[in-house]
Formats: sequence, structure tokens, C-alpha cells
Amino acid sequence: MAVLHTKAVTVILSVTVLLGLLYLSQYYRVSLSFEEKWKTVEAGSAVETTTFSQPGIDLHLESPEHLKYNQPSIVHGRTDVVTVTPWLAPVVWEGTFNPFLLDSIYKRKNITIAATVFAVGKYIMFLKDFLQTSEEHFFVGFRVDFYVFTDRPNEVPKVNMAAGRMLTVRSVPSSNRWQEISARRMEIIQNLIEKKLQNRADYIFCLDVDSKFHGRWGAESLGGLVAVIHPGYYRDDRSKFPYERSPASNAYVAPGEGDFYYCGGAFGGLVQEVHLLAKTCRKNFEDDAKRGIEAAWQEESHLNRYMWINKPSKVLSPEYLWQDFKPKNPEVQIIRFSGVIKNYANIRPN
Ligand code: UD2
Repeated sequence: MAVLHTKAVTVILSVTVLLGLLYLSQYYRVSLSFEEKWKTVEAGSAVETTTFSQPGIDLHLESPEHLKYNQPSIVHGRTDVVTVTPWLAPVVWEGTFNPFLLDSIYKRKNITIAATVFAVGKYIMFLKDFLQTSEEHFFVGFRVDFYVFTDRPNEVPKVNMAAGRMLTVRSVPSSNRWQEISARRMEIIQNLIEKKLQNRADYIFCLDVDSKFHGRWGAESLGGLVAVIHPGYYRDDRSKFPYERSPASNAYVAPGEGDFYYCGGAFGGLVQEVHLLAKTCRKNFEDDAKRGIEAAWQEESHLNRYMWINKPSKVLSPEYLWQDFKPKNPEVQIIRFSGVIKNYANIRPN
């Protein structure tokens, strides 16, 4: 009986020890994997912060003390236009922001804004006006680095630039198809960000060269992912938007889908956001090309597909890219940037 009792005690003790060991091993496994995961997260964010500027740069808005400006109102303001999207991104129109306040907030951040512009073939003729007017209106008083991509580096005009503004010229091959010139921009923007802009710029805007600045384009346009509403379609039903309509293309937007029609001629945001956009659009464009598909409006179609899924955190009204041939509509109180009238047959290679 005593032997049986001793055996039972031994069995119970062994089981308890085993269960204890099992529990401890589980505990260490869980805490180890938590630590590993944490390390991975830390390593991930370390990569993010060493390669790109802090995403928080866009979130913390510190104003100087005792700044005097007109009292803002939440009951009086523009009523003729919509100033917020259904996903609560601001839509920037004249009269919705205080430029003095925004400049005061963003100047303290000591930011650098990069801007890319392509002037391939005869489009070099537009560069002088583009650069000259940008000196008058585009992020005046901020550090701006322009990157001009051209096949005619010797024809880049000399433009006096204010202190803190810089122009870099990069050679790109010419092409006998305008569609290719336009579409290849995404690849070049992706490479520029990867090879040059990490840690050198906080925001980037990618702009069409055949355009001029006529009014302020400044800190009010800064945001994570920034899209500009196309002036040609903003009053239309979405069924009229010239999205890519073939389901075979990676740029496909189905009937009844899509928010707005955005411009390929102006977009931007935080460098890491634009990097993701450029990388994705380039990949989708190249996948299409391998299957013999070219979307209706090349990279503009891919950009529209991207922005439908990845909602822009700031939307710029058509004030930020008008077209000179279009009469001004009453809701457009100021034209800030506008495409010049051009004769496609004379300037395009095909
Ligand atoms: C629209 C878009 C443009 C692009 C294109 C579709 C706007 C205002 N414009 O304009 O961004 O999405 O449709 O492909 O949203 N370029 C050269 N050399 C050339 C041809 C083009 O440098 O021979 C560059 C240049 O920077 C130009 C840009 O590509 O501004 C777009 O080409 P575009 O202006 O001829 O395209 P467009 O007017 O059809």
C-alpha cells in the first residue's frame, strides 16, 4: 500500500514538473517571438527612418507662439465647392487655408521639397517659362531642388534661382514615341528617389513641363499622398472619366467605381509615399507592356487606378493644374498652375 502510495506521489510530481516545464517553454517561446517581432518592427522602422524622413513630419503642426492672424471660422467659409473628400482628406481651394499661417508652420520644419520635370525632345522649349515662373510662385522661401530630365542637357536655359533653390540636370534617352517618354517617368522617379532623394528631400512633386505657374503653390499642398483633380472632368459623372476600361490592364477601373479623375501632370507628397506610387505604377505598366497592353492614358491611367485604391491624403483642386485653353469656371477663383496651349503635331515625336 505504502509502495503504491509512493508511486502515485512520484507520478503526480513528475506530471506536475512536466507541466511546469511545458508552461515555461511556452512562456519563453511566446516572449521570445514577441521580442523577435518587436525587434523586427524596430528594425523595420529603423530602415524607414534611416532611409526616409520621419512620416511624422507631416502630422505634427507646430505654430510659432503669439502669431497673429484672422480668426478661423467653422460656420463661414466656401459653400460653392466641396472642401473635403468622403474619406476626410482636405480638398484645397482658394479661401480654405491661411497661407501666412501655413508658411509659419512649415518653415519651422526646415523641409526640402524636390520637384521633377521632364523636357525630352522639343519639350525643352517649355522649360524656361516653367522654371522662371516657379521662382515666382512655387514654394517661395522654401528649399526646393529641381531635377530636370532631358535628352538635350546643353539646351537647359539659365534661370536665376533664389538662395536655397537648386537645379540638377540629368540626361535621359530620347524616344520616338511620346507615350513612352510620358510613361517612363515613373521608373525614373522611382530610381531618383532610391538613389538620390532618401534623406535629401522630405516631399516631392512631379510636374509636367508644358505648364506655367500663375499663382501661389505652397505649403498648403503638402501632404502624405497628394493628387490634383483634372480640370477637364471635375464636373462630370464618373462614367465619363477616361479611366482604362479594359479588364485585361492593371490600370482597369470598373464602371461605377473611382472617386475623381486625377492629373498625370502633377502629383506628389512625402518622398516614401511617392516612391511607393512610382514603383507600383511602373510595375503595373511594365506587366501590361509584356502582355502588349498600353493603358488609355499611359501612366495617368495607372496613377488613377493607384489613387482609387490608395486614397490621397490631400486633394488639390483644379486651381493646381488648369489648361490655358479652358475658360475659367466661377468656382476657380485663382489659377495657380496651367498647361500652355501647344500644337501636338509640332512638338511630339510621333
Ligand atoms: C496628359 C497629362 C500628362 C500625361 C499624359 C498621358 C496632364 C495635364 N497631362 O497630358 O501628364 O499623363 O496625358 O500620357 O495631366 N514629354 C516630353 N517630351 C515629349 C512628350 C512628353 O518631355 O515628347 C513630357 C513632358 O514633361 C510633358 C509630359 O511628358 O509635360 C506629358 O506629355 P504631354 O504634355 O504631351 O501629355 P498630355 O498633354 O496629353
